[in-house]
Amino acid sequence: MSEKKRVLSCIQPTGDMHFGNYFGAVKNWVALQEEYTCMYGVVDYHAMTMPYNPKKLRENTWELIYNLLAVGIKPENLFIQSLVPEHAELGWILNNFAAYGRVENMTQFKDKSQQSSKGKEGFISVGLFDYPVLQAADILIYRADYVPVGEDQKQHLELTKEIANRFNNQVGKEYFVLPEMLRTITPKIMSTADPARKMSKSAGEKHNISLFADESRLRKQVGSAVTDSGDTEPGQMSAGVQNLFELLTAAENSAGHDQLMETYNNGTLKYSELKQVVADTLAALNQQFVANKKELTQDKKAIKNQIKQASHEIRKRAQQTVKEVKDLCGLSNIRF
Ligand code: AQP
Repeated sequence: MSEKKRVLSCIQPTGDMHFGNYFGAVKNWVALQEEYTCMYGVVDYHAMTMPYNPKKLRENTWELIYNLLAVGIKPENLFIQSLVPEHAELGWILNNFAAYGRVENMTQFKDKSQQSSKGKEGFISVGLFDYPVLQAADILIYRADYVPVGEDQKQHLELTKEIANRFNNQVGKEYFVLPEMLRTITPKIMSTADPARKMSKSAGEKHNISLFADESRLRKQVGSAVTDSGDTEPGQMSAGVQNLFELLTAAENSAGHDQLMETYNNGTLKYSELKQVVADTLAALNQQFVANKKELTQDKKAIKNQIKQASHEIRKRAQQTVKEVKDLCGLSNIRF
């Protein structure tokens, strides 16, 4: 019997998981578990690349684990990145196969370094710059065939392939698998407060709608979604309205979507009605996830043990890769 293909994807514990994370990536993660060997990482090393609070980081890590379990990720597929320190070791090795000019041009680095430089200390870390190389290590360490991520990660995945290629060429062997991106039907969800920027955990509360938010807050956020930013050509749908329709498609409310689109096309759409349907649709998901989370977090100790065990099992694959990589690239191969 042929081995199942491997899927790897990760999420940062930088705040509340939002509908952008869910529709852009995590919803797909749940579905892929049936067909593939899946490994999903809560990447706490990555969460250190922007200014952060150590106590909050650990809290966020576990909160994100509970959230992922509540939406349907199986505990045996979930690991915490810092429990698999080989990610950092491979990241260092791969730094030597990553072209400086390419890393420097990553859009996410440009966006986040701007965000960081506006902070209290105006501090931009080398970790933030090097983030995409660590991400390449996250993927390559498991020899992943597929990486289900949102559109915002496309550039990083291309860099991962370049790094893998350069490594393979240098060691004279097709060692690393070149991973393929798996897109969802929802490439990018935008902030409802500012439809020109993507919904994001770290951009501030108003720029993300948490999957586990208090329902009244969720309804308030959808109710105040920007629908007309004033820069739309006559007859063209504004980015804010497009985003609200996108949310309906992502949530598979095609009946609601089609009916409202018809009224949009004949010029009778009331934005308040569109917002009401979007709020009801998201609230239905929110209620279900909140209830799941409430039930499963009755026994947090059991969850911690499951994740510890899963991280330990997943680490064995990472250790094997790092051992082989060290052999291939001429590092000391003495075994203690
Ligand atoms: N707005 C989005 N639309 C679609 N997909 C999205 N993703 C994130 N935002 C959107 C996808 O979610 C997965 C996990 O993302 P991440 O936590 O690793 O980092 P990110 O892409 O930087 O997400 P955030 O929420 O914006 O976090 P912060 O603010 O901390 O940077 C990825 O697959 C991503 O594509």
